[in-house]
Amino acid sequence: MDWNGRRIVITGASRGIGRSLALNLAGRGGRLVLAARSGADLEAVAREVRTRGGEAVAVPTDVAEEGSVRDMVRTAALALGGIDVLVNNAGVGLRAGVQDMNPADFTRALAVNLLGPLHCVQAVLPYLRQQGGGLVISISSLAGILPVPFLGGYSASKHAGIALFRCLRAELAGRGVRVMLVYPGSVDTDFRRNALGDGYPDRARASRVSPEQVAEVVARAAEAERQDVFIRRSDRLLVMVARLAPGLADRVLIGRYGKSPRS
Ligand code: NJP
Repeated sequence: MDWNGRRIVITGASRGIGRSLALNLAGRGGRLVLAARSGADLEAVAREVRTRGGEAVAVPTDVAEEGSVRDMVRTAALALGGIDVLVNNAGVGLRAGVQDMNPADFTRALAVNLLGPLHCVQAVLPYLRQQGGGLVISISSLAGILPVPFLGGYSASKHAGIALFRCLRAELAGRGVRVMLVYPGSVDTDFRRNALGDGYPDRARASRVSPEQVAEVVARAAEAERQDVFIRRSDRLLVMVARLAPGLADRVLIGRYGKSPRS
């Protein structure tokens, strides 16, 4: 797939991975509509894209609200003259033990991480199908595949999203609309600071990948028409180990993340 001239909607584009995707895909000739709640931050990213010679329109949106998403998608289709690609990237973290998790936090994580992408894809699919094809990218998480201690609520929201988008991929097989799932590990963004629940410990950042790296891997993977995308080889390896020797992978994850946020 060639990005040049593609009409792209990116959610969660006001910072982090979404911002990096916006700059990367605009640099490849993509024409963008950017969505997130904070209008000023979103407009700043759109300006950055335009300053570099790209095209971007900011549309403040809460993906947890179906009406807000429908309005955004209608505006996007009008502004761009159609939609070719949806990047479901908006998301929120939740760090808490399953026993102590606040149900309201879990409800919010499900609203943003599971229902948000569903609202977006349901609103965008008619445009993709009408023109006979397109691409849906879902920025999921390694935590959607692996059991990471004290991320149960977040992990559940991402597990459910993976199930939803894999089923959608199967339903759309042979109809021209591709579904690509991306499974990042730790990325150096404000994600942890913005997370619901008990908060993340202040860890060294050395082992994290940058949002720019994630954007580059995603852009190239879409060009190569890949379906399931890991950012690092070690991420893919960990998932393989988890399938072949789940006990061993559990021990690695408990060793790395098993300390209670409340201890
Ligand atoms: O996070 P952050 P990332 N409606 O907090 C937006 C996944 N991931 O870039 O609404 C609309 O810097 C928010 O904008 P605003 C993660 O699950 C990450 O790292 O203005 N937009 C902002 O633009 C997520 O799916 C890591 O506050 C909403 C963006 O979402 C994706 O990567 C690891 C919204 C969040 O930016 C991007 O996360 C991993 C709403 N209701 C998966 N709520 C990681 N960073 O380590 C939030 O495995 N946003």
